[in-house]
Amino acid sequence: MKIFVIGYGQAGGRIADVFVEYAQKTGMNIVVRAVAINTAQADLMGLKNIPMGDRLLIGEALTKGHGVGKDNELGAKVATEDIFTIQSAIDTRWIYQVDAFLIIAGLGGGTGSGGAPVLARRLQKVYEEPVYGLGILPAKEEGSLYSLNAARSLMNCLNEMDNLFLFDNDAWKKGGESIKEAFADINEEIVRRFGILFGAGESNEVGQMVVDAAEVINTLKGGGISTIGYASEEIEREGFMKRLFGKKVPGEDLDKVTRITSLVRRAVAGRLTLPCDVSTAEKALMIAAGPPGELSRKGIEKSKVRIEELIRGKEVRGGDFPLVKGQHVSTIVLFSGVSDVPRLKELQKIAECRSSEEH
Ligand SMILES: Nc1nc2c(ncn2[C@@H]2O[C@H](COP(=O)(O)OP(=O)(O)OP(=O)(O)O)[C@@H](O)[C@H]2O)c(=O)[nH]1
Ligand SMILES: [Mg+2]
Repeated sequence: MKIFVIGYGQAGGRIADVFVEYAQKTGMNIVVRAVAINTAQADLMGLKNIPMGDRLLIGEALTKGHGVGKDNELGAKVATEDIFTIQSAIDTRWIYQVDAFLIIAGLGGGTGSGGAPVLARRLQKVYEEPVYGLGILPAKEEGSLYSLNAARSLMNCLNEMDNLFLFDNDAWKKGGESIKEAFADINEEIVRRFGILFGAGESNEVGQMVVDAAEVINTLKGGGISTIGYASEEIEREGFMKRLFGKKVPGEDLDKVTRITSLVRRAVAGRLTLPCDVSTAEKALMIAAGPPGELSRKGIEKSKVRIEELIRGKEVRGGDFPLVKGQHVSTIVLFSGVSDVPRLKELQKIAECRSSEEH
């Protein structure tokens, strides 16, 4: 699936930058275009992989290139005032292969948090392609202003976007580490998951039941909030040699089935991008990625049935993503339209308290 990535604000720009790096490193043709938008000149300069010409400074009249200082209403105002500049930057870079837009933003800040929904609304008016969001939720230690911004932005994003993926920084920072120190690792974790999700339809190799862009789009149709689980395992050297010399050992096929089913189980039960009760999901999509010989069809079918039993909705899709050179078998499970999310209730509460204090 070919994505037009828009990194909005500091978090958005950094994650978009890692996306571009990932696409270059893996040779996957998933990021057809990437732009970074910010009100802070210094943050734009700090990016490494998005070409200089694709970094757009907005709101200079209001912010003088210094950011909006976590004022998410000002972030929205800047976006509204400069919307034609932003739109034309996207128009001139648009190519017909694009399957969807992905707007990435830290919802706890100002520029991306306020601007992302404004941009989404505009893109929905101008383009036929779906507009997805990837929203980063703040860590608790960042304080109540961030929570308030996130709660506000979240409602607006849900109204304007075709689907909103969420990633919770709070669930992902490691003990003893400040959230800032954790960013580099966290951003890699994020992009790894989306690389499989969007990369699936772009493989040039033959698989048994390859997932294509339409399946991703259909899973996301209907909107709401999405979360992604992931698990990965290195293929044993020994097994690798056996495969190389084409020797078949008894029990090998069974092992491959079990590997897929247990990886999917781990992906579902492990840490999600947004921890929540996945049984509330409306739809799900599972993808197994790795060398074609390792992707057991039976394992995938079995896992699909298990997810069907698990979620409230009835639509479960699944398939493989053949990667000949891979040394790992990895699985992701996308849950779309989840509704029981403790973290969102918590953010809502903080936002309500704070706005009642203000009045
Ligand atoms: N995962 C992740 N989160 C980040 C990163 N950078 C910032 N954040 C989070 O994003 C939120 C702050 O949003 P920013 O993107 O810095 O804000 P901004 O859009 O640049 O807006 P202003 O700085 O207010 O103009 C905080 O909750 C941070 O924890 C990053 O590289 N990765
Ligand atoms: Mg900033």
